[in-house]
This record gives sequence, C-alpha cells and structure tokens, in this order.
Amino acid sequence: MAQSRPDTRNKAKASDSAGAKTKQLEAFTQAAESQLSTQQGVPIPDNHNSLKAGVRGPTLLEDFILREKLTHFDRERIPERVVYARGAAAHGYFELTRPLGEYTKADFLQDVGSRTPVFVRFSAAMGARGGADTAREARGFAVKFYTREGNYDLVGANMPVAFVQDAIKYPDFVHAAKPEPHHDMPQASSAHDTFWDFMSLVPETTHALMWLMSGRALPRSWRMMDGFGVHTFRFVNARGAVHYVKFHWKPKLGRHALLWDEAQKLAGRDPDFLRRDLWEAIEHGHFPEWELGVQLIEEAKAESLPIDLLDPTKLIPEELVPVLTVGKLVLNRNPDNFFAEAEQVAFNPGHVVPGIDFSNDPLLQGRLFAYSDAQSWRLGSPNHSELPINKSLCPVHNFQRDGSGRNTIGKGRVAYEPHTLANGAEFRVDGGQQGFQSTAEPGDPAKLRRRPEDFDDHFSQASLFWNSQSPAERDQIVAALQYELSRVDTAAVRQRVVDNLAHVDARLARKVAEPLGIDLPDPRAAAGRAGFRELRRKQLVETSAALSMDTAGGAIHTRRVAVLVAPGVELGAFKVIQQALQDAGAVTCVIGPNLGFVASSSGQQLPVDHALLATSSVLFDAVLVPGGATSAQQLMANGSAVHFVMEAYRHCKPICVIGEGAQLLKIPELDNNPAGLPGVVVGKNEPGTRQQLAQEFIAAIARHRHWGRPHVDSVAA
Ligand code: HDD
Repeated sequence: MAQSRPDTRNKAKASDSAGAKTKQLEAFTQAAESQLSTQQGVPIPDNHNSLKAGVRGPTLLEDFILREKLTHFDRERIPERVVYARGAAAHGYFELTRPLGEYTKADFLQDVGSRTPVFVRFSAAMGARGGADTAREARGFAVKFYTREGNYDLVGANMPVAFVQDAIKYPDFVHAAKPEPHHDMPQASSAHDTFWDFMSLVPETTHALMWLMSGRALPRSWRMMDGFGVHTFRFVNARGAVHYVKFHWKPKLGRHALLWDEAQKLAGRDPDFLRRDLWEAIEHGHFPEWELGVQLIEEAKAESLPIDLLDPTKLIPEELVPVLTVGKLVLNRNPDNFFAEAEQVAFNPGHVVPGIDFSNDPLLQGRLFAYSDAQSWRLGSPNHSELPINKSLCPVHNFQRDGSGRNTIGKGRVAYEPHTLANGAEFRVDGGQQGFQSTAEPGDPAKLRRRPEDFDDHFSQASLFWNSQSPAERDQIVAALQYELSRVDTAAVRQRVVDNLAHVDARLARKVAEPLGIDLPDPRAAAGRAGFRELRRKQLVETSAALSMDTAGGAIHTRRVAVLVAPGVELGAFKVIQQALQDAGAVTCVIGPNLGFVASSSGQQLPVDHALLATSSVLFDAVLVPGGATSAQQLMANGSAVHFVMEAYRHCKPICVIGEGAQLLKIPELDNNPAGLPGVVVGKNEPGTRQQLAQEFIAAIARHRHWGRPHVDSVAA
C-alpha cells in the first residue's frame, strides 16, 4: 500500500511564520492567565455585573459577554450514557509480563516489559449519573489501550456473564431493570416488579442473577474487584492460527465486598464512596493494580468443551481452562477534568487491533453496532474520536471529512481513494495483507433467528456458582433475594422467581420463599413455561474456587482503620499499633468528639481527623478503641461512638479494644466480655504485649470479615 498522509496529526511541520505566530500567541497566553476572556479571547472587564441601561435599569441584549456565558452554560450537559452512566476513571499503563506472539500478532502483546498507556473507567450499570456508588449493581470495567496500532477497548464488567444471550433482548432487559417508566422509581435498584417480572420469564438471566445477588455486586472498592471481558474473543497470530480467548482482570488487593446494610447506609453517608476511594488511593500514591489473565482455547478444541463459547451467560471454570497471567494494569494518574476525560471517553467493543478479533457471540455482535451509534448521539458527532481522551496516539489517516465538532484540518484537494492527485503517485487501498484482517469463523451461513441448542442450558452454571460459595456468601445471597422479592408487589412474580430458583438449588429456593407469603417453590411450574427448556449439560466440575470471594488472608494495604478517642485517651499501645498498621500500608484516621485536638492522658495533643458527627463505621474497614478510663467513659456516654463500634461488630469487621476501650463493645448476652469473639482483638496497655496486639489486629484485618460472631442479629445498629 502506498503511503500518503494528508492529515497525519503527529507529523505537522510548523513553518517559520507559523513559529513566529506561535511565540506571539504564547506571550499572549501567559498574559491571559491572569485575565478572563470571552471564547474569542476578548478581555472581560467585570465578571460580576451585566451591562445595564442605568444602575437600576434592564440588562442590555448588547452584552455579548453575558450572552456568551449563558448560552454556554445552558449547553453544559450532554445526555448521560443510557447504561453505565455513573462512573469515574483514571489513567495508567498496561505492562506485558508474558509474550503472546504465539497466539496473537497484536503489537502491544509481543514484548515483555512493553508498556501501553491506558484509560480505565469503572461504572455502575443501571444507576443514573447522579446516583449512589454503592447500589447493588453490575460494575463496568472498561479499558482503553492506546496502542501503536490504534486504540483497543476491552469493555467488560466485574461479572463474567451477561443477563441475556442475544443483543435483541438487551433493550428489554435494561427497560425492566431501570426505574419503572410511569413514575421513574426506584433509582439504581433491582428490587422492583418489572425487574423480577422480566427475569422470571427469561431463565437465561438466572446465572447472572446469582452474581448480582452476591457480594460481587457490592464491591468494597473498584480496586478490590475482578474484571472480565465477558464474551469470548479470538486471538489470531501472524500465521492466521486462531485461539479463543477470555479476558480476566485480577486485583492485587484481593476481592472484597460490602455487606448490604453497609452499602445502603453508605449511599447516604457518602454516595461517592467508590469514586472517592479510587481518587484518594491514586492521590496518595497507592496505585491500584490488576493482573491481566487469559484463558486460551485452540480453535479446533473449542467443540470438545462442554460449554458453548458463544454463549455470554456461561463462563469457563478455571479448573477446565487455567488463567494464564500475561500482564499488569496500573492506574497512577487521576484525570485533570472529569467531564473532558471520564464523561467524554467513548468506549467501543468494536475497537480492536490486528491480532484480536470478535467471536460470533450474538450479544457481542449487537454491541459492535450499538456503541459507535450511542457515542455519536451522546457526544454529538461521529467526530468524537477526535476528542483528546479518545484520540489514538498513533497517526490517523482517512478521508472521512467534516461533520460537527470536526477538529482535524484535512489539507489538500484529495478526500477520496484511489487517487493520484496528492503527490502524483497512485494511492490505492484494495486488499493485501496489511492492516486489520478479519478472520473467518467456522459456522453455518444460513440466515435464521435461532440460538444454538446449548444456549438453553440456563441453570447448570447458576448451580455451579451457588455450589462454589462459602456458607457466609450463601447467607448473603439468600438475604439479598429475600430483600429484593419482599419489595416485589406482584405475588405471581415472586412465585415465578422461586420456581426458577428451584432449578438452581431446592434448598436455596425454599429458604428464599420463607418470608414471601407464597407457595412452596415448584420446579415443575417453571419447567412448564414458555421460553423454558429443561436442558442441563453435565458440568465437568462441581465447584470452582475462583467463583468464591471468601478467601482468607492477604495484604491490608489501603484498608481504612478508625481510631475512636476522647480526652484522656492512653497513647501507649495505640501509637505502637498505629505505626504497625501504617507500616503494613493501612490508613488510620483518628475520630474524636470534635475536630481539632484531643488531650491524651499524658497531656499530649492528639490531632483529630474526623468528628464523630460527620463520619460512620461504614466508611471504615476496622476499628481500634484505645484505652484510658476517661476516654472510654466519654465515648460510652456518646451514642454515636457506641453505635460506631457495635455497627462494626454487626458488619463482622475487625475490632481491637485496649483496656477500658473494651467497654464500648456492649453485648449483654456475653456479659460484656469480648474475649474470644471472632475478629475481636482484646488487649491491655502493657508495653510487653503491644507488638503482639498489633500483629493480631493486622491478621484480623487481612481476613476482612469475621463471620460466625455470636448475637450479631441482636445488635441494634
Ligand atoms: Fe454495554 C456502555 C459493558 C452489553 C450497549 N457497556 C457500557 C459500558 C460498559 C458496558 C462497561 C460503559 C463504558 C464506559 O465506561 O463508558 N455492555 C457491557 C457488558 C455487556 C454489555 C459487560 C455484556 C457483556 N451493551 C451491551 C449490549 C448493548 C450495550 C448488548 C447493546 C446492544 N453499553 C451499550 C451502550 C453504552 C454501553 C448503549 C451506553 C453508553 C455508551 O455505550 O457509551 O452503547
């Protein structure tokens, strides 16, 4: 292919006169930083008063400064994303740790150590842009790789499976899940009739529902959740050989979830909980990290798998195809401007680079159209790829021209191909081996509206997920389903859901049905309905460890520990533990009755980070109550302080109480003796034991939650 680059961005050469003009402009720009101006650069003399006909007279239409300011303001909002509207983003890089040339010719996956800049946006699927971060939601995990061969977007989620199998059902699914159209409620909640009506009638949703009802839908932090590409994609190597590929992001900080009660309280205490968490971690230099893993399946072997790779409601258990770690993702820079970057970023699963190709997954195929269409509407023009955050870093050259929001100045008379008039040589792009090559997929070319037979197995993997959960995780799934269905007014819908659940697990269905005022679950009733085929493919594994989040241990890096203090607090053990926590990477916050300082028992002034009235235990991962009789007495007399500790107890969070601080744990059934409670470290302010206390507390924090605490349900918090 001959090369001519009439509008290559990176190669513009400034002429001498342009250079002089630039210098002149720079001088103006420096002067202008201390001077407000209109969009045309005209200096603004007064930004407080509009132009009036006399001091008490009407405002003049002539005031172009006011007119321009208001017209711009009136147009500041763009339509929010129809799904995944609420989110935030960060910059970083992807580094390859294992060469993948054997599988794909993608340039950025060849050389170990090579780094590709990325922009990553995390989001919540159904909530509006102004909703709360901690609603029960599938989370978006969208990564834009700015590779040397163009932008590659991996637009995934924190769940490996989708709700529906075919893109033609996606708008129905979204309409059922979003607020009900007659009164626009509820916001960011699946606990309503239309959601469960649709789900109960479309059993292919069952597997994803299990994920949504689990802790996966309530991440403690975006930094502590998995990501998945969901669909099967294809890697194509330089020889044209194909491997099917599934993408996995695994967080370095482990996987942790909020409890439902916490999530609801956080929605009020700090609706920005997750975006603040990401922002602060990056601001403080705690750069979040994930490993990129791939599951690779030779094209010829795909048939022998018991799972249809084109079905987006199925995953491949890691026991069947292991996840190969190939790189790491590091987020190390917050955006400069939320709107210009996080809001205007336009992801598209159709953005692939040579060496990565689509599969015929019917959900993915629909997405290939939907995103470019959605972005052109949302960002106002097909020229959204020219916005700084969407621009590829490599040169762009084509003959697309004009349209609103066009930035590129396409030079010369030639805006077509083939041509000879650019530089006399013939320029023609009509095939050949360069550029992105679409790779054929084995398949049936007949045109029909049908799905492969195996797509009808809607329950095997929902059961696999259920079987892989720990007892505590199961309790939460049951509680989530009970909560959601208790809010569904239509009894027939509640009944259909539990009838379906009986195909996942009979005990699960019975337990969920208990408080719902309906009949016992009847799997035969579900099986009789339209859209239901009782197909159950044998799964080669009974359980899969990677499907459970309940993994013990791990680092405590960036976990937030609250330290409750009042005047008279003893500093000895507290200071030793605080230092040990900080050395282990945790963040400690001193919380006192008021802002300012608290005088310790030895008369030292201890700075307070947060006042009790402005904070809550749900904003923390663990609680430390130091000793000191006066301090403990005052905290005991403060309902907010007692509630703080008891709520942390109820949420099974690690707690360390020293000396008189133990009085804050008021559990009458235990005669107020907290010794031996899971995840509760009790100690004295004695020099010889401080280090050991600190290590016990760190180990307790590493486990994150301590299930099986006695009398949790009787705690009024
Ligand atoms: Fe989608 C946005 C993830 C299926 C249509 N989707 C969007 C975003 C994420 C996903 C993370 C936000 C990207 C960002 O941060 O800007 N979508 C998924 C996943 C899916 C999925 C994991 C299933 C595997 N989506 C899906 C289908 C369709 C769409 C089947 C339509 C046929 N998605 C869109 C959209 C959005 C979008 C309408 C909203 C606004 C936008 O794209 O930019 O085009």
